[in-house]
Amino acid sequence: MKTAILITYDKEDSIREAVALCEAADYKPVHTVEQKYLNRPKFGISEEIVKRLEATIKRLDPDVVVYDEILKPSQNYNLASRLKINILDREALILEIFQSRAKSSESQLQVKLAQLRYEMSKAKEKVRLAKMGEQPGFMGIGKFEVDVYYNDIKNRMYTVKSKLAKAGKQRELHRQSRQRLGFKTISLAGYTSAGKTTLFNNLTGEEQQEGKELFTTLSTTTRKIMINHQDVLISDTVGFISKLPAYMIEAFKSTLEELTYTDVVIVVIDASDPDFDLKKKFQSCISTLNGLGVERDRIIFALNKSDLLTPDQIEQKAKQLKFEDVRKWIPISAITGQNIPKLKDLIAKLLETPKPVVKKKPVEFGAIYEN
Ligand SMILES: Nc1nc2c(ncn2[C@@H]2O[C@H](COP(=O)(O)OP(=O)(O)OP(=O)(O)O)[C@@H](O)[C@H]2O)c(=O)[nH]1
Ligand SMILES: [Mg+2]
Repeated sequence: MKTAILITYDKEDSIREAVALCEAADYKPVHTVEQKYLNRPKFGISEEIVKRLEATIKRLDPDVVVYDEILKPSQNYNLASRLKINILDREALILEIFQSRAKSSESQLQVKLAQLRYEMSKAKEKVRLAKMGEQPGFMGIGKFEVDVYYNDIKNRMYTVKSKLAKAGKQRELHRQSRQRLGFKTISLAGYTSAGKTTLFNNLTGEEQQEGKELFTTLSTTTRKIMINHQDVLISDTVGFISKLPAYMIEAFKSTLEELTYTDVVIVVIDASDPDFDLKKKFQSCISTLNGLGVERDRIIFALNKSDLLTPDQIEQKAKQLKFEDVRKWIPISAITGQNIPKLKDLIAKLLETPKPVVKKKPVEFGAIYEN
């Protein structure tokens, strides 16, 4: 495993998630710097912390510095040239994880597109800085080469996008034929590591890969199951995370769009999370689903991992999320199978209620993950 110095916020939930992200990208944090603010203009952090980091880096000799916020290219440049080490900001880190996990050809294309968008945004900023004379040259090359580089990214993006569009059309055709055949559909959604795949495996008898690490699942798997003597299609999906870069969501749009068209969405929630994380992740899920135009009455909330809680604790979690009687929710355990038959009953009931004909069009992404 490679080593990293981690710079993150001074809140427990942020630290936990940042460490999990590092581990998912195969970096072991050997030192953590906790800060209240990570958005100072020059380095993101203060001059003083940078000075201290210089010494720590000399002592620990890590492979990278992970910066758990989105850095402007100028900040990244300042920090990297001062500390003489590669800086991975939150965006770059998530990109690395996605890149190492993408297996299906569509998810590989999606990651490719996200990478090109990342490069493009950095290139734009670098060109702007070079023009203002803040940074000498652009990667040591002149204006003509910048244009060539720029156009090259654009062209590659165009190719990837048209391949993805083809995959999207294929998806649309599949969707239509499923509809013609009268299949109803269920999708599993939720924050990364909530237990979607474990529940999927429990319901389908499959053995898709589950994992402690974040973002185990990147591509959608669909299987047929029996609900109330009826064949229904169920899909596992990519997990959500807060502060996911906009272009990443854009790249995964076609996969997430499945949620817009599905009959029932089961939102899987890790009920064993501490209250603060629970609420934050829940909020992140809700805003994502709202952005995708998923109507509330098509959602079932599954409080998963309830094997780790007492009934009182479960009640308390449900209260925290203001479930009470307004929302369809059920405590389950994807591992022990607790309440799975009841979950199926809930699904069956929801499938019987007719779906509204008019669908909201998904709103522009990018705005969705702002939290
Ligand atoms: N105790 C307990 N652990 C669970 C339960 N369901 C899932 N887990 C564990 O939670 C971890 C994450 O499970 P996954 O099913 O991979 O989660 P996911 O939502 O598919 O995650 P991503 O694919 O990364 O978005 C694994 O270590 C599972 O063993 C449960 O009901 N109880
Ligand atoms: Mg999964």
